[in-house]
Amino acid sequence: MGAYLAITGGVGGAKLALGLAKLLGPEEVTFAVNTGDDFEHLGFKICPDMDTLTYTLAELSNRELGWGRADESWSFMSALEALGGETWFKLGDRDLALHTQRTTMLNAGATLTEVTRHISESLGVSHPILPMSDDPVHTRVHTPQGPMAFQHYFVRDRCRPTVTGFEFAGIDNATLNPAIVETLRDVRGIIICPSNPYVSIDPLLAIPGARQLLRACHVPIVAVSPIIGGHAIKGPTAKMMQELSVPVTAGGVAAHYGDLLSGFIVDATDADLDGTLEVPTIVAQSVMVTLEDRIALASVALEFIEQLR
Ligand code: FO1
Repeated sequence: MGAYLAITGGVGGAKLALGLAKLLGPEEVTFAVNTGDDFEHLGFKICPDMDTLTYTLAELSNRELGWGRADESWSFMSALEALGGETWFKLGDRDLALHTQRTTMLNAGATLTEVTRHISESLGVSHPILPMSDDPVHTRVHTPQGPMAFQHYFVRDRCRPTVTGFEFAGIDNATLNPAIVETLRDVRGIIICPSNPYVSIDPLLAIPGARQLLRACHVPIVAVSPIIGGHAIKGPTAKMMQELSVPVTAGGVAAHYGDLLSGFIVDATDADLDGTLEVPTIVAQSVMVTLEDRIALASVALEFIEQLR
């Protein structure tokens, strides 16, 4: 029996990923992660979405912040501030160790996939975490003031600029991670986690040939809506949809993924959408507060895939 592939980005995606990892063994689910948010900062290579997933699966994530590592201290940041350094992007002392190790290994010639495996295994994570590509891809957010690097938009400017579109610089020369291609050879089903469709999931789908390859697997592709009752639990998804003049509804998300989907999961709040969308839809409790919520939603997604097979 093949493994499931879960495509994920930031915090919302990682919550469902943890539920999946609790239900399935390392040979039964593989995580394909957005790297469009990655950037070089203070000489370090930072991979926020992979870090969020790694810390989440290692049960080391910082619950208060929603990013970074638990039990964090900030001596480096304070010392940097005193020296007049750039402090808009916060790197905790423990987190810094991860970025240092990743950057050192990359500079020594390792691929991002190899580095990620080393880091995740060192932190006790046995499920495969795969960057969507080993090639650099940089998400840029288009605004009326011009294109912005993703982390400038997201963290420095707190998603305030109006979004007019997106660009994934480097995508034309990027190839889908060969380890993801290998997983797809014998995949049982594909789960699109409730991450931001535009900036967390689209970068992977935009890799040349990726969307076609997913469809060519002829297995169910099920997405969980990150929009619940017209709002995103966290992050700028709803604001982006509004600025792009897309209906801020779960239906707007389903329409965005279009014919890629075989199934769609909406929250109980959006139960009225059931039967109104072109794609087979089921209703579930998709607000994930507790670990039990994460496991329950993961279980619903897996059962839905089995039904659709
Ligand atoms: N997000 C913030 O809102 N502020 C930060 O200072 C910040 C630092 C940071 C450091 C390492 C890391 O792996 C992630 C970090 N994030 C921070 C989160 C991250 O930039 C975003 O949540 C994602 O890019 C969106 O998925």
